[in-house]
Amino acid sequence: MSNVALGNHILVEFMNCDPHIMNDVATIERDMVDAARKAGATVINSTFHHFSPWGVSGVVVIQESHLAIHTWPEYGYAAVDLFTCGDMDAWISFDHLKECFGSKSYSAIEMKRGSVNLLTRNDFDMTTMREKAAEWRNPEFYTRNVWFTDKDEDQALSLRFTGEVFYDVQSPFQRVRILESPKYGKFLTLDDMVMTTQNDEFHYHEMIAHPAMFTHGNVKNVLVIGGGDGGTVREILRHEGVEKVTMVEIDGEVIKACKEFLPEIAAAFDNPKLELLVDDGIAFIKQAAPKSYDLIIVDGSDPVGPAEGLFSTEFYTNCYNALKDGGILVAQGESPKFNEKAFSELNFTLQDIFGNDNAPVSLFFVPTYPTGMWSFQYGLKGSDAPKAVSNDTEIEAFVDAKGLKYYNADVHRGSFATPNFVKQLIKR
Ligand code: SPD
Repeated sequence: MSNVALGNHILVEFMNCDPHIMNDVATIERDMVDAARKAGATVINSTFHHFSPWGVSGVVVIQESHLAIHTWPEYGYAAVDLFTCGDMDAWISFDHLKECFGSKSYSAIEMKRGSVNLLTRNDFDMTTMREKAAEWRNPEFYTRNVWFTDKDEDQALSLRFTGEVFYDVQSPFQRVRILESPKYGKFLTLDDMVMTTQNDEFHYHEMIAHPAMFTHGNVKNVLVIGGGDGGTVREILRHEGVEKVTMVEIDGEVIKACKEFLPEIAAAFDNPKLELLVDDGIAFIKQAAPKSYDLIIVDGSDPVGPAEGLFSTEFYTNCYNALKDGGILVAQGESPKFNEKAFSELNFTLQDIFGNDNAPVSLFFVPTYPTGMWSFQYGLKGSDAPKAVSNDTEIEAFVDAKGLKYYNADVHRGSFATPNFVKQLIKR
């Protein structure tokens, strides 16, 4: 009896894998597609899904059949099926995935599928088959279901993304990616956090810049620490009275990625009033001349990785010293519903340095950050309270002239209103 079979099936257990990779839908999709190609397969399509909060499922359809996976990141485990027909050597795919997933123990069973001795061959009506296939190829049957998730252990914000990866570079500081969402357009992520998206960036960038600008009223010299996507300096430079902006961003990869793929955000990098330094903002502020800036903006990411030092007492004391009297500090202040601890601690630090009544919080809404509720936190070096702003006519003229989409005089005052639970978080 011959042992000829239609297919070859390798069922794989990858154990003790890197749990972060096991939860990274884009990396797994890339590795599975590469595994297929490396073994000589012709890739037809792939679809991958991230489950919230953990786990990835996906399949790579190849001319020679398919490669499928389901992962359990919490166990560092992946169940993988390599199903192939013809001469393809699926063990090459196995070796590739073992390396990519960092699997420290693994096992596999190889099975022949579809023994021809047990099957009877049919003859098809090819015309009917072709007509049916054309119906099924209708584009409305195809939807991608790949999700990018920004999360902690308890909460998450997921954006469906198209699967397009425009930029993916591991810099010395962080993983810098530009992905694409059907709803929010292209978006920048640092490590696994959403930083900014084409379609809602104006919420963040208008609110980091204009309340402070109109509260101060006469800003000439500005320092921006972080803000590598360029949105913050773009908004600051809308104010004609500004004479100089110094921006210090630690990661040149962020600037490069945004210049190429988010040019409407990175729109002001060529402005002659801007001095752009790719350098460490923490070291920069340490040696800054005392009383030199009207406004310092800290547009950092969350307090992990390179932004951790942007939440320290030493850093904000140096900012205080570098501000002129009457100057204002604005810092990315985290969320009072997502990073409560970082939110409170930052406010206490600012209260300690600037004074208890000189550390107000501005709340605003960002649909693509976890919980949607986000903050900027202020340090006022003798300046007026920002909620007391009364130059509405001037503000509204600016809003109209610049075509702003979020900020206006009412939003300005309203954003400094603190809900009671927020008052509690920052109460001494
Ligand atoms: N979790 C997101 C924190 C926001 C950090 N800054 C975003 C950069 C936009 N210029």
